[in-house]
Amino acid sequence: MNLADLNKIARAMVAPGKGILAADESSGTIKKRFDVIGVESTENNRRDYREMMFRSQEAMSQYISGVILYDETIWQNAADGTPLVKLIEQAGSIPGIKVDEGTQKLPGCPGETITVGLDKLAERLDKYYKQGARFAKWRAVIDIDSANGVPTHTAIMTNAHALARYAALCQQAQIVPIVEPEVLMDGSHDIDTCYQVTEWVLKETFQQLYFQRVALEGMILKPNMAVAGKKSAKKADVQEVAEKTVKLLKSCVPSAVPGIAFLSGGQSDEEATAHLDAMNKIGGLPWGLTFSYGRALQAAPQKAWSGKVDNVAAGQAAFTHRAKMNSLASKGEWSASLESKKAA
Ligand code: 5MM
Repeated sequence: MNLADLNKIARAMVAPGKGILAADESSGTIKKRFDVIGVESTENNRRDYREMMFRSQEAMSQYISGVILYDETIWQNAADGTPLVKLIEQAGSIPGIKVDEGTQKLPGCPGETITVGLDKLAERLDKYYKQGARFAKWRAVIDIDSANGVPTHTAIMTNAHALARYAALCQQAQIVPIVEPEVLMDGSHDIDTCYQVTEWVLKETFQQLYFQRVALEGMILKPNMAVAGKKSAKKADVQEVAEKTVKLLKSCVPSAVPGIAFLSGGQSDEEATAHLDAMNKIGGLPWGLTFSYGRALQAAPQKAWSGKVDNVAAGQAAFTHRAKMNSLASKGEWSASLESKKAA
């Protein structure tokens, strides 16, 4: 492992004003997204959609440091035969790859899951590296259902263990691991419950990363923010989310970690941007704090594109606008008034 090179990539992933595009929807997830816009989820449509984003020159060269790809995408060529990985590289962005293989039921823990994909991961990482991937992602999913004793320590501990195993294998393959322990915002819990569960998850994750000898300088953390559940009667405002999330991360994430890139988790586009901006306005943070959004970057371009060739320019404008708003938020320079000034 060359830690200096891993650290260089990790820092580039959270370079000032830049963040990550999570375009690693598995086949099932992208089908759900395409269903919303009435587009059939064929291999060519998935390629055309992603090619549209990767050819958004302003967004990819100025605001998007890296793209998380799904296995199908990393091997695909654009319509003109150029490998999609090359399009990303030509724009000055870094290709990455989702390497987890989804979740399975966790035995003995009703309603909870364990993320799988460690078997043969070392071999897969070597192939992805040769194909151009310089970072990877693994997502653990932790639900909150306090009435039913969820999450359990079993789910948190086994998922943290798997995250650390994955991260160690990535570093051995000279690939920067994005460590993503996602505490879902699906429940009716309040922000303080989310805070406590996320704190538990992060403490356990960093303990496992230490036990498994992962070099913190060569990784990126992709956490959820501290937010109230979607069904909570008690919403938290932007400032409360920002202050509690910053406090939470400062107490759990060592300063050796180069950067933290949030998932959006079902927040609206503008909420995800406003929260990131408010945190960066607080300032004085020991790590880069940016975005690694899936839905909050792609909902608008998906709608604008809607599977039509004639809409490619509109889709790219919508993608560029969201990428720019989040770029500004990653520097604490966003304001709601900028939302109306759409990219040309
Ligand atoms: C883009 O979606 C990613 C893949 O999800 P599936 O494996 O379920 O298809 C997902 O891991 C994503 O990278 C993160 O959840 C962040 O995306 P959001 O939409 O939460 O910002």
